[in-house]
Parts: sequence; C-alpha cells; structure tokens
Amino acid sequence: MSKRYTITAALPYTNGPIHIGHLAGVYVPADIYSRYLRLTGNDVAFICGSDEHGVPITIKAKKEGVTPQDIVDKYHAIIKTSFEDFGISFDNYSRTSAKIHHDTASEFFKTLYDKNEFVEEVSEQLYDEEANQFLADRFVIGTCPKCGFEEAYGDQCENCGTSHNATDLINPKSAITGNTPTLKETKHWFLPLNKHEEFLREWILKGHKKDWKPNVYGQVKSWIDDGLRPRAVTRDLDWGIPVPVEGGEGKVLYVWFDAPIGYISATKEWASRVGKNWEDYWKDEDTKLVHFIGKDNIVFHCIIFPSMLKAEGSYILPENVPANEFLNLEGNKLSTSKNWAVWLPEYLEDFPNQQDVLRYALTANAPETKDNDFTWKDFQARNNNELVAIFGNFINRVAVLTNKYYNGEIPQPGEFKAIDEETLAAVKAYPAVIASSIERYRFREGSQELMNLARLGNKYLADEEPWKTIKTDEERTKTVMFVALQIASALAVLSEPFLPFTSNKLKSILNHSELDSELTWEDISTKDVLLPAGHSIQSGKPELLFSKIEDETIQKQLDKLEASKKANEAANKKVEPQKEEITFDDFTKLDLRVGTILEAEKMPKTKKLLVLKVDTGIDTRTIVSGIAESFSPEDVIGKRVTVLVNLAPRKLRGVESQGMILMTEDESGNLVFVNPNIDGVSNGLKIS
Ligand code: B3M
Ligand code: ZN
Repeated sequence: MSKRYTITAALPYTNGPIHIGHLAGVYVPADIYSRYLRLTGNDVAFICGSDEHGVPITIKAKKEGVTPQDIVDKYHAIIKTSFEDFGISFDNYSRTSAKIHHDTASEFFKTLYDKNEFVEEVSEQLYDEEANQFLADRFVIGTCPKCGFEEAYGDQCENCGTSHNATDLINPKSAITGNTPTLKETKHWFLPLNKHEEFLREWILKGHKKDWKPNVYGQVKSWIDDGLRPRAVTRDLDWGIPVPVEGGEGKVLYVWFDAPIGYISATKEWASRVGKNWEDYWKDEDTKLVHFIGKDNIVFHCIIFPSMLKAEGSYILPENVPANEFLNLEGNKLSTSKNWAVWLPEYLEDFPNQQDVLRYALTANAPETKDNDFTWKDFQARNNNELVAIFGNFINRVAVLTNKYYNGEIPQPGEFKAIDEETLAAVKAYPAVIASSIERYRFREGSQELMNLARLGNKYLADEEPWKTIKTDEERTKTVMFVALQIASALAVLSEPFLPFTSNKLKSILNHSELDSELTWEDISTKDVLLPAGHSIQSGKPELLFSKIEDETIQKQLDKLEASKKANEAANKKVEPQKEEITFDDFTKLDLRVGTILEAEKMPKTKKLLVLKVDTGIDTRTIVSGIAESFSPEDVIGKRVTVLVNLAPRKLRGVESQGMILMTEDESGNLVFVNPNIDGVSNGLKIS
C-alpha cells in the first residue's frame, strides 16, 4: 500500500566539500531508500540542505579572512553540485540562511517560548577575555567528562558521542586564543530535557523502537538512563538566527536548535514550489518520518529534536533514525583538516562518469553496524570483479548476441525447459528480497542481492552457452536469449536505487522507453514477460556499463594519500627548541668545508649506512653516513656537500669515519643534503 514518507538526510556543515565518509554514512543510503520508495509508488519528500550556521563556519571564515556568508555561499554551491553529480535525488536541497528557514526557526522558538517550554536562566558561561567572546561549542576544547577524550568540543565529544554543556569540560581551552577561559554571567534559554525524559522513555524504550539499529537504540538508552539535563538553545554569537524574544538581543539560536528545523523549512520551500501542503509531510500521523544521519548526530535526532517537536505539539516524531557508524580511509579516520579524505569533486576529476562505481563500493562496504574501512584496493576489486566481471559482462553478452543473432529484436521463445522456468521464477523473487533488505536499512545486503541477480544471469548464460547452441539448435538459442533478456530487463529496474546512472544506461540499451508502459518494481515479480518478443534493443555496439580499473590508477590514488600524509606530518612537525647558548669561540672550533662525494658504497650487512669517499679539499677521506635508506650510492656520487672535517674520528662497523656530512629534512620528511648553492666554489673552502 502506498504511504507518505518524509526522508531527511543530515544537513552538511557548509565549511568544506563533501567526502566519501559523508556519502557512505548518510547520502547514498538515504538516496537508495528514497529511490526505492518512489519506485514502489510511495509519496516521498526527500529533504536536505546546507547547515550554514554554527561555529565551524565562523572558524573557517576567520581562518580565511572572509565573512561567514562568503564561506557558506562558496561551499553551498560546491556541495549542491556534488550531490547532483552523484545522483542524490533530493526533492529539495535548501539552505539554512534562506529567509524561509530564518522565519520557520524563529517562529518555532517563539511557539516554545510562548508555551513556557524554556527555562530562562542567567548562568556563568566560559568566556575568553582576550578574544572578548563567550566560548561555546567548537570555540572551546577540553577533556570529555565522560570518556576522558582530550579534544572534546563544548557541546559534544566526537569520541564517545556524548553531548554536554561547555562548562562540563575538564581543562577547557579557547580554540581562538588557546587561553584558559574565565566564567562570566550571561542569560540563556534552556530546553529542560529532564522534563521530557519520561516521554522519551515511553516513546523509545517502552515504545516500538526496538527495531531501531542496536547502535542507535543502545546510545539513546544509555543517555536516558544517565539522566537528562537542561540544554541551552541560545548562544552569545553573532552568526546565526537572532533570538526572536525580548532580552535576546545580540544572541542567536544554537545551531543544533535551528538546523533540524531546516528539514521543516526545506519541506515548506519544496511544497510551495510543487503545489503540495507541507503539513501533510510533518503533521499527519500516517506520514513516516525517517532521519538518515551519522552516529555523531544521534543525540540530536533521537533526544533533542524529538523533545522540541513534542514540546511544540503539532508535529509527528521520527519513525526511525538509521544512523551509520563511521567510514575510515586506508586504516585512518577521515579528516578534513588533515586532508585525509577522498573529496567528491576530485574523485569525479579522476574517475569521470564513474559515480556508480563509488556508490557501489561504498554501499557494498557501508559502515552499517560497525566502523568500516574504505581502501582503494577494495574499490578496484568491487569494480573489476563485480561490476565489470559480473554485471557488465552479463549485459554486454546479452546485448552483443541479441544484435548479432537477431538484429536486436527479442526472439520468440520456444518451449521452456526446467532451467528456464527456474531462472525466471528466481528473477521474480528478487524485488521482494531486495525490498526487504532496503526496508530494514540493510543496504549492503541489498546491493549484494542485486549482484546475485546479475550472477544468476551470468551463470545462466555460461550454462546454456547460446554461442554454442546457435550452431546446433537455433530454437533453443532463441529461448535462452529471451530468458537472458528478461533478466537484463529486471536488472535495469532493480538496480535503479543503487546504480541510478547504470540503470538509465541499461534502460536505453534495452530501449525500455519503447515499451507500452514503463516497467515498475512490482512488474518484475508479477509480469511473465518484461521484454516481449519483437521489441528491439538499441542497435550497434552497446555502450560498456563499466570498465576495468588498472593498478596504476589505484596507485595514483594511494600516492595522493601518501603525499597528504607527508604534508601533514611536515606541518605538524614541531620546531625543536633552541639549544643552549655557545660562545663565538665555541663556534669557530667547528671546521666546516665544502666537499664533493667521489665514491659511495653500501656498508655490508647494514640498512642505514653508506661508506663515502669525500674530497674535502684538504684530502680525500672516508666518511660513514647514515643515509642509505634515503639514497642509493649512485644518487650521491658527485654531490656537493657541507662537511664537518674536524669531528673526532670514530669507528662504525669497523670502518673509521673521519667527519660528518650535514643533512636536514625537506617538507615531506625526506633527508636532503645541506647544499648551499655552491656551484663554482672549490672544495676545501671554509664555511663560516
Ligand atoms: N551539520 C552536523 C554534521 O555535519 C550537522 C548535521 C545537522 S542535521 C540537522 O555532523
Ligand atoms: Zn567522550
């Protein structure tokens, strides 16, 4: 039966582009779900938008010396384009700086205010005297009172997910100046979560929310069991939505108060554009509200926002909050600041038109029940061994053979054998199997079932070998090709939620638009014939759905990451403090000369040492140098170098070393010779 759904995907902060972690955690699963529901005839509003308030944006603007508005304008455009590029089929992608959002959020606040749902309180809050600013949220970092993580933010610890008040942090430090904050009195409005504890307990713990994912249910239960406290929903900041009540001058709404209301304002904006009533999507008990988020957003969507909606009184509550865990990249946490990420715009530059490959790799390996790792090797394997070798190969064979044998026209089948009947029956079972995975938010499982359907097709062809029977039994070949074409057609429809670009291409290869009516999800299990005999597929060589990704291509991506790692290490390298003072006499004791390396060989049985013969201008001498891990002998022969010649000789592995070559490290941590520009300078010249 058709239902109405409001599906939301977390509003991304507009302080940078989107990376694979966002896509895997929130947007691809939400898109699969929404596409599936539309395909099965439901009324869907799939809603998202840019989260343009909050401290991360102010910090980014400060860093770049521009206004917060400049930052959000820039990244809103970039993020919106990425979503379009990757086929995320939002009905509306709005932004929280839109007037409709400011109005909606202000009105929501005023309603709660008028209903006396807030506690107004003057309390001491953290203050940075030097920056002249109250410190909340990401403006303050300290030790998490719950798990001891040392870099927890003022409103939330990203390590354990707990949400707290800034004054709960142990050892707080200002993120602006690094100073220890003082306390200063200020007035704020608090949402008394404690007052809603009973309702939350009833609704989530005693209600029917046992089917929520265990990670979500477990976190929520532990928070409720720990006891809830009032949370300030206003801030002393200048970027955000002004507090719309008396005494609110100079204050704005807490970003986590306004952002979820963004789902509502984005729905309003969409509804008025397409001539619908937005209230149907937010106030009708028959509508199912589902929030797709990452696990760090659980408390806001399962405790704070529902308490707000409940306090307001006229809204429905979420039916489910299928939060995902985190995706790591090559064994390390994804990080914007460390540039440890695969950014979507860059991916598309390197892999043009291969959105579905990434969608598939991220879905097949989605962090649904635990944190998971994205590796480029796995990406390559998913593409080469599954998309190319199974899905693509099957479709290509079907299209090529149909064109070759029948000029593209679906042949009239003869009598079905048991294998044909079984295969067609198996195909009919897939819509329900995949639907069940999707409806239980098990998108990885669903993607694997889809691949199983392609496997079924591949195996059928391999077993029936139409390329052989064409020479011996034309009638049999027609039947086999007919069956294979039905499987291809089912794949075109059932792949749409997961691989929308591929589904479109496949529909055009099979000329689905020429059918009497568009094939629906349900048709795959109810119709005996999807592509009737006599229907023609596209002529000519079919477009390849997928192509093999070579090792070099993957290596380039790994090299890119390696470069980020090195750059990051270099940026984090602490400059060593200056050593103890020396006298001028001490300095003149050092005898530094310009020299040239004449010979070099590896010290046997060591990894690190090279034995060098160096022309110091005074003599040619042996110097043992620990540079063999960075240079091979050929690399260094002929190098001009700086030599400390009067260092007391010492034996290394039985070889006497008579001096030292000065080295340093470049930005990436590689050893380099201290080699001032000394062309035209003779060996032996003193450096002073
Ligand atoms: N902007 C936080 C995040 O990106 C946030 C989500 C808001 S959803 C209403 O983690
Ligand atoms: Zn913590």
